Amino acid sequence: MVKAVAVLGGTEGVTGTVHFFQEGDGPTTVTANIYGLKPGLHGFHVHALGDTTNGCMSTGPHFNPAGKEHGAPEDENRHAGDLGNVTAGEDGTVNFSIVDNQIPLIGPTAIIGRAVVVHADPDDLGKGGHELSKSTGNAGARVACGIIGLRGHL
Ligand SMILES: [Cu+2]
Ligand SMILES: [Zn+2]
Repeated sequence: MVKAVAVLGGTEGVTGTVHFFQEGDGPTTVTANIYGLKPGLHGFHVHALGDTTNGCMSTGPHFNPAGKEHGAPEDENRHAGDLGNVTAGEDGTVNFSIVDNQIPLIGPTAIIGRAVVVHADPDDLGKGGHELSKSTGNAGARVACGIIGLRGHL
């Protein structure tokens, strides 16, 4: 079992923790607890770079090792980093989980050292007809992010 974690932060008061688990060559389970969001849908992605020297802006585009278009997690044509949306309740908290095959924790397309980003707006999953739909899902500002690092066996 390989485990990883990202601690979310940013300039908007949004905090949280994202955990990743992978058993062998199997899919990766992602669980997220996020606080301080506006109620509703928020785009949630793995971005290519684990660089926060300029805050969440320097984490690069969506992680896309296969050179595809932006989409939904269940789409064939999607960025590996496309994890869809998280839903914040009326109190601004998120309890989210997803099991995904395109974000391994080991191997050449591993996401360790990259970043998780939470956005201000809903991800339209590539279907919004906006000029940004096929690249970012038009999900708006990056309100929180965290670098994905290996986690120990405690
Ligand atoms: Cu994003
Ligand atoms: Zn994408």
